Amino acid sequence: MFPGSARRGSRLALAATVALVAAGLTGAPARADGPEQIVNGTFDNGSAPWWGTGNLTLDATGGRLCTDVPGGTVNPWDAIIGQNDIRLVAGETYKFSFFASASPGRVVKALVQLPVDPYTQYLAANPSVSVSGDVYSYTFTSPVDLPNAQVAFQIGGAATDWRFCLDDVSLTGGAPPDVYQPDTGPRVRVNQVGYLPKGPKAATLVTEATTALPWQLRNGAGAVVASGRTTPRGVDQSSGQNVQTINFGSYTRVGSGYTLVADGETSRPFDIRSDFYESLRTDALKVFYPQRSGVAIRDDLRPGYGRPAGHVGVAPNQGDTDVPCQPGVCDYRLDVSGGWYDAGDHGKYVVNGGIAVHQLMSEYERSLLARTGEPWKLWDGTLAVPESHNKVPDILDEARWEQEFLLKMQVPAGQPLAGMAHHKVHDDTWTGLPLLPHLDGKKRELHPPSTAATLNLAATAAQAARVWLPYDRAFAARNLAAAKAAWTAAKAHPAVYASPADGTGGGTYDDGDVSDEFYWAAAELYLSTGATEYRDYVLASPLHTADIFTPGGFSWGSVAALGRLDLAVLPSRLPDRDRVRASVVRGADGYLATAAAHPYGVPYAPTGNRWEWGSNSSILNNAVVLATAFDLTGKNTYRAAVLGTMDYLLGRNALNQSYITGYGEVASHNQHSRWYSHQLDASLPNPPRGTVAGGANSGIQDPLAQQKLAGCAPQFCYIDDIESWSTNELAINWNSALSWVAAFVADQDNGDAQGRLP
Ligand code: 9MR
Repeated sequence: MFPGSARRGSRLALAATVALVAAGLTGAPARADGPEQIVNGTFDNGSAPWWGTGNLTLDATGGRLCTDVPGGTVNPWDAIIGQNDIRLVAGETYKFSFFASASPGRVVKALVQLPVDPYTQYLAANPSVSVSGDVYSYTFTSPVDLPNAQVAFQIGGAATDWRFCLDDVSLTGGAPPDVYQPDTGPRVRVNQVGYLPKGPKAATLVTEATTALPWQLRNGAGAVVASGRTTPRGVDQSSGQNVQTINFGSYTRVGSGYTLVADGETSRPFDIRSDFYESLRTDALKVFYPQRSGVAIRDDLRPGYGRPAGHVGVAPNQGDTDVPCQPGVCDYRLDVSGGWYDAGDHGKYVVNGGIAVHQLMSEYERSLLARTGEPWKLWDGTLAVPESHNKVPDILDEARWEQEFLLKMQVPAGQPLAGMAHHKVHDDTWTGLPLLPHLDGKKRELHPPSTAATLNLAATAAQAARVWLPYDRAFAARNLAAAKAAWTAAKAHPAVYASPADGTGGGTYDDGDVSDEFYWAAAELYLSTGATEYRDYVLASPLHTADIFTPGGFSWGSVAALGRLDLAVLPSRLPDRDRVRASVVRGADGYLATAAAHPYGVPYAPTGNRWEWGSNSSILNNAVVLATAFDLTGKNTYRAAVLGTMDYLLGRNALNQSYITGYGEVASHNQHSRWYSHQLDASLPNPPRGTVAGGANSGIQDPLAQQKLAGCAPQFCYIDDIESWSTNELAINWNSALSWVAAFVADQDNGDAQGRLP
């Protein structure tokens, strides 16, 4: 160990003792043992929450953070990689260390400093970084108490381009970061909204006890109306809790204010009745209208949610009526106004729009086909949209808003790649929160066409062609023509993939396997046209017979199930239709077994016990398979499992909260959104009733979740905070799954509506 200079420039606030060690040469000092203050210093999980200046692209794919630093800048601070919100405690000694390499070798600045002017430096080091790389280590004593210090690597000022890599960044010492403890309320976990009178009724008790305990059901007046004994279930993998289950399905009397009592705990109150799913059916769909881009949201239709039109080319907006491509991608401009905003951002993505609009159209088609379907509940005038009373079902009016946008994303005839669809349109850099859509002044850009987007267009346009036939023949014909052109273009360009690196200003939605998109598009084209070409493609696809009902379920990037489900339920002359139907029932049997084995009744057991981003939609999509099996067979066990899924979403879970805004005593309401930013600006609303949050996500990719939830068991990887975009966003493809399932459960009346027989 040899001492470094105590002062580095005039802005170093205090005589911090700085020791530089090129570890490996001398061994690193361990003067400041203590808690780790850096989040994701190993870059094993992407680059968040590290940020870079606009001239850097951060690449964490190799398990370290690397970036190409452009030459031609003047000052060290012309290129920076940093992390914010690091807590320093006055008088505490810290050890700051990292691995760095540079090609060619270069001196950089490594700083711990105030994040705003005058950028007071508490540690300033100038390591000479070599091509092979070294570990650099320093200690300093903080002169200040600061909740939001910044670690910054200033790497600007080189004449020519060079490459810089970082790994194992660590700042230890000081006070331990606050440990976040969610308030999970009473240990008896129920569906906080209610249970259907004739439906299953199950609850979960979190307890140390491993033997059966007595339980009581009390009515609104506090009288015991049923009782029994719990079933010990051991330790639940998804939550790490020891749990027992309570089954009170035999009690069927309608009422409100029921509670379950067990192990000295009283559950949150709930009802036994059936009308709440009826309101969820419409609320889940009503969420889409205020997601609309390109039109003012009428406050008379959504009181409290009115706002000016977003992205219609009115300043400060720059689009979306006349949008250029990213540089070098195309030399035309397109009017891609309209559609739904994807989620809490202002991006519009064809692949995610595709599954969302498909699920709305499928919800409509199911209402006509299934024996318990109630199409009049989705009829004209049900959703309070501007098109209500136009003699078209409101659900189709809402879906059309998106489908029209998807059609606009198709590359026009006469252009290279004509017939393909642009993958996405969004801002050229990320915006902050809050930001109402009409106030977004960033440049909008079309991103390159992709085969996946093209096939999403082919599939949804083919479906639209049959769905709109009775209402608007011209629109149906326009969709069919677009679908065929998209199919032909996808066949001609079968491997054009969206780049996983194209994630500045919007999500990537990259997908390196489009065999499932081909299968889905072929299925929809076949179901709408009966044509041999598509039938033969379906029959020849390995996905037609593969076991596609995987534990993790289907999603925007895994869509073979969308084709299989439609081939099972829609009328056609498909030669192996019976086998296809049986395959759906077999898939549902798998989810049934998962739900039965799960002490919270969830039909979701992803590989490696890693819950995915948007797990609530994965769970709902597995419920779609179960519901379809009910529609195909009329067997009550499938319906019961779907209802059990709703119990999980509405409060029977480890966090004892509902994930659907406005439903349940404690419910998600701070979902990540630039315009429902009530948590950040009290004059803005929370998301509307019926908005489902993304849900528990083992990956916890955002800094807030990483700070609060590190080490979480899957069900605990969620926080109802607007900053947690990886666990608590809202998204069109998640609400489309919710609305499909909500319609199914609403159709079940008291839980005993008669299903379709084999
Ligand atoms: O839902 C998407 C999820 O499957 C991906 O893992 C994640 C990271 O790529 O992106 C999610 O989608 C987000 C999109 O990229 C941008 N808009 C918000 C979406 C929901 O969080």
